[in-house]
Amino acid sequence: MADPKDRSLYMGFDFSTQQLKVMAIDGTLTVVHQGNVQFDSELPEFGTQGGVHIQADRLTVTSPVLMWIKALDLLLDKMKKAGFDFSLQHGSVYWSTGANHTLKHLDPEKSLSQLLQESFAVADSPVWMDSSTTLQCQYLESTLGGAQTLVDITGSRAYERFTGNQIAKIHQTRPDRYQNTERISLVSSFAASLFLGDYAAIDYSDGSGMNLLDIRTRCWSEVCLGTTAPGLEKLLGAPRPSNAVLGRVSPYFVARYGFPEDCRVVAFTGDNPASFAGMRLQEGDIAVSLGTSDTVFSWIKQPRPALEGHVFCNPVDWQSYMALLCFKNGSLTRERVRNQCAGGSWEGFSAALRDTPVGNHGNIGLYFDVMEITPSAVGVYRIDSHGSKVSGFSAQVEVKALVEGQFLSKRLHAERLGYRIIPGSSRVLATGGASSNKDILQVLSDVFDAPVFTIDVANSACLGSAYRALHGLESVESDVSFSDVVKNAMEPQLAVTPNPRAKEVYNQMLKRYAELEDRVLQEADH
Ligand code: ADP
Ligand code: XUL
Repeated sequence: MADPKDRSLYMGFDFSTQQLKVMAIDGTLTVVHQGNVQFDSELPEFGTQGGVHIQADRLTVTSPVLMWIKALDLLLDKMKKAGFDFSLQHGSVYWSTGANHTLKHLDPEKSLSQLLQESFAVADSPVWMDSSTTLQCQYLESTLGGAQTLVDITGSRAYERFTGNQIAKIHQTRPDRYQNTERISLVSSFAASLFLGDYAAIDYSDGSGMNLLDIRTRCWSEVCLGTTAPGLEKLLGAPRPSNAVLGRVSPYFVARYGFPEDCRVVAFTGDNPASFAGMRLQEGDIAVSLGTSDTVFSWIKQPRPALEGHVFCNPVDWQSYMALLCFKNGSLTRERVRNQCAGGSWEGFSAALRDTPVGNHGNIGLYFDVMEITPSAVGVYRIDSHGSKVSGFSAQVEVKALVEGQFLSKRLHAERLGYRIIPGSSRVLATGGASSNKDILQVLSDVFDAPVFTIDVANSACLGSAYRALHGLESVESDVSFSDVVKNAMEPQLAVTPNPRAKEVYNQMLKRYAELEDRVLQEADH
């Protein structure tokens, strides 16, 4: 552990879609500094809305790379202090020929945005909101012999926002720019490069969001690279572990901002891996965010990548993995059912959950008001205890069927990716608006047969990056685990514990839920 008297600071930078944030902690994990720059309001000259430019086709979504650099200039000017790490997954930056020479010789009298004006072959970087690469996705999956082959290698099927498909599009539509590219970074490794004064490696965890990395060997997949664009291996550089110390900070930051000369840069990563670190997940844990849409993160040991969801290399333990699942029908569907079945009151909704038994008398429902991501289906489906389709439930049963169905689906899909409940040790960490509702959390706890804790995730990506910086530096000297390094951080709050009778009921119900989901998907195919 860090000596608490040690004056070192560990900084996390969060390059999110709309703003750049920074957070610094000391060796005792206390937050000592926070700051931010809003892109739209503080850098109006770039004309972004919500940090991005949406092109006329409504599919292409980019952000000006110089805006990110100017934001960093501003943020550092604002604080003039020490230390680090970054985020926003899938975005790509195209450094032009000669840019590394520029990076290595930065004049501390000038701002980064002045110095790096000519350093990018593509001025507008594609970001995660871009969905214009459907053709490239189809080509990648079909060339590899199907989506499952790509899943087995990279942990995800082809997604429009994933960087490999973005690179393929740049290569096809702007060949001259691609030709003039000396290096391709993710937003994370781009930010690390600025601090390092040299091209920084892509880390395994953010690298998993590209449809290019073999998540088991942690090397670029030759077949994926070859299918995406020529010469990619050299353009990407070798990937490194997420806790790798990449080197000392560039002399530019020492001269201009007074960073200590021995300040080191730990690999940067994406926002989801950084949040995973910030929430301090451990093996067997699952984090469930109950917001507008629902998101599930879990720690997995033996990955089984599937057509739904993503498996990434784990950002805090290189021998493990993290799974990410997104569900579109979250709070808005709960609100719709609340309005129809509980007179618009959460209290009424909660009462229905309390007044119906675990297992809801064998009634099960799937509620996809809008096209769901996990699984890809739309519509509302209900079966009763005999497995017969029914067109409606009583109001109370409907509420319970919705919440049970939502959590059974989360457990089913997490387990399909390799998640395992560890009896007596697994925890569920709940966040988001609906995590304030204890009756909803009780169903969550019962379905996962694990205690539910609530956590404050405001700034979890930023905080996670600062934790990772500390862990990266400590692991140079010893093989210390991430959880050991952060063990003294604030503990999550215990909210509810599982009802011992629930386990058996939900183990059975999970099988019936899976059958119903298969049936719905088959019917949709015909
Ligand atoms: P976002 O994902 O947009 O950040 P939040 O995490 O803030 O959203 O969650 C907002 C949602 O929380 C609202 O849409 C609302 O449905 C839900 N919510 C708020 N209070 C409760 C409650 N007591 N019970 C259930 N859901 C709630
Ligand atoms: C994850 C994803 C988003 C972005 C947001 O796959 O695309 O969560 O990382 O920054």
